[in-house]
Order: sequence, then structure tokens, then C-alpha cells
Amino acid sequence: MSDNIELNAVLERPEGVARGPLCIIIHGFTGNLEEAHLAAVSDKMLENNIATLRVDMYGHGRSGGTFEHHNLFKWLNNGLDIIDYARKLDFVTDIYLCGHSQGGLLVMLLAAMERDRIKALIPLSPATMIPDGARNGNLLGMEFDPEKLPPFLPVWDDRKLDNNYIRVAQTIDVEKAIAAYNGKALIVIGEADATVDYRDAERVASKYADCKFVIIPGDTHCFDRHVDQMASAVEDFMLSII
Ligand code: FER
Repeated sequence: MSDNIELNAVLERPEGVARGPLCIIIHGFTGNLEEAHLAAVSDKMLENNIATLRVDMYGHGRSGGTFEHHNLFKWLNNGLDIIDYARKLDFVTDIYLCGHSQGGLLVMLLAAMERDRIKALIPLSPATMIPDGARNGNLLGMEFDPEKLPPFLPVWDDRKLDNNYIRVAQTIDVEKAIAAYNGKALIVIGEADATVDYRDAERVASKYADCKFVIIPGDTHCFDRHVDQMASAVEDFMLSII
């Protein structure tokens, strides 16, 4: 339960490991925990004796809430609750945070808030342009007046998004979140990502105190072409920090 809604999650543990680290894995906008690129990260973690907790966030997958009413504050509160839950599991030592796209932005914000509890941060294709897009009146490829918001934004497949999403996103300070987290980080992005520009991700990586940056040539936003390369970049990073 988080903010009175039930969150659907899948907890997986490596065989024969009594105690060890756990990686929390968060999907993106319109995503869910079953997506192939998230399963690939989870499998790679398990192979390396790291437990995983994949979670459907508010208004997504099989969790409670409606897509229309989701926003980054609700997801942040979910994230805080997920970390509290993970900390109470008796087999968990260190906690790692991994998120894709909007979930990548989310884990960057969470890592800043939970910097004393998080051992590593892995934003994949992080959608760090959302707050500026909300402030500048440009989200989901649509233009709007940031001072006079439309009641909702239309989203693909007939869904819509309440304008509270935009109001929330306008308050978010990505630079401050980057500056607040000094721990180890890895950013992975596809070179052909049409949603997040890899050069933006590279700039974000360079601003972190200790961030490795890996670009996957020719790959897309969801690593549809070279998911194995993304997973092995994650593995190399995990091996370097465990
Ligand atoms: C946007 C661009 C990207 C946006 C959301 C995203 C709400 C998120 C993408 C993802 O999580 O995959 O303009 O606006």
C-alpha cells in the first residue's frame, strides 16, 4: 500500500543467497513492470546475485490509481514507500535504484532525497527534459501555454493526462537533484532514442559527481534492438561496485 493505493510488484531473489543487495526497478510513462528491457535488467541482476523489486507505479500496470491522475509527486511518494518496504526486508543489505525514462527521472529525484540510503543509481534513457518541457509548454510533442494550462493533455491510445501532471512537473528541479547525489551512478541510453536525446543524457551524466555513461549504438528508447548490450552495461557497472 502507498498513499492508500495498492502497488503491484514482483520481488525476485537469487537462489542460495541469504543476504545481499536489492535493486528497485521502475518503468516509464505508460509503462509497466513486465516490459522486456526491465525484465532484462532484472535477469542480469539476479545472475549477479542481486535481488530485484520491479514495481508498477500509481496509475500504471496492475497498480491502483488512474493513468489520468498520475504525476511525479504521486510517483515520488510511491518511491519513498517502496524504499521503506525494501529496507524492512530482512535479507536486504544495500539498495540500488534503476528506472527507465520517466522512471529514470524519478530515480534521480529519489536518489537525491534518499542519498544516505542508496548505494547506486541507474537511470536508463532518463526523461530529464520533462520539467523544462512543462515550464516551457512543450510535452508529448504538443505545445501549450505554461501559464494557462489546458485541462488535460491528450496521450496516445485515447488516454488523457490531467493538468496537475504539468503543475507538478513545473516545480521539479533536476539540476538540484543531480547536485544532491554524490554516490555512484550509471546512465545508459540508445544512440537512436527518439524520445530522449543522447546528448542530453551525456550532459546529465557529466554533471553527476561519479557517473559512468554508456551509449548503445543504433538503439532505441526502450532498447528494442540491443537489449543484451544495455543489460551487459548494467552488469559491468554492478560488478565494478559490489
Ligand atoms: C514527454 C516526453 C517523454 C513526456 C513524457 C515522456 C509527459 C516520458 C517518456 C517515458 O517515460 O517513456 O514530453 O510528457
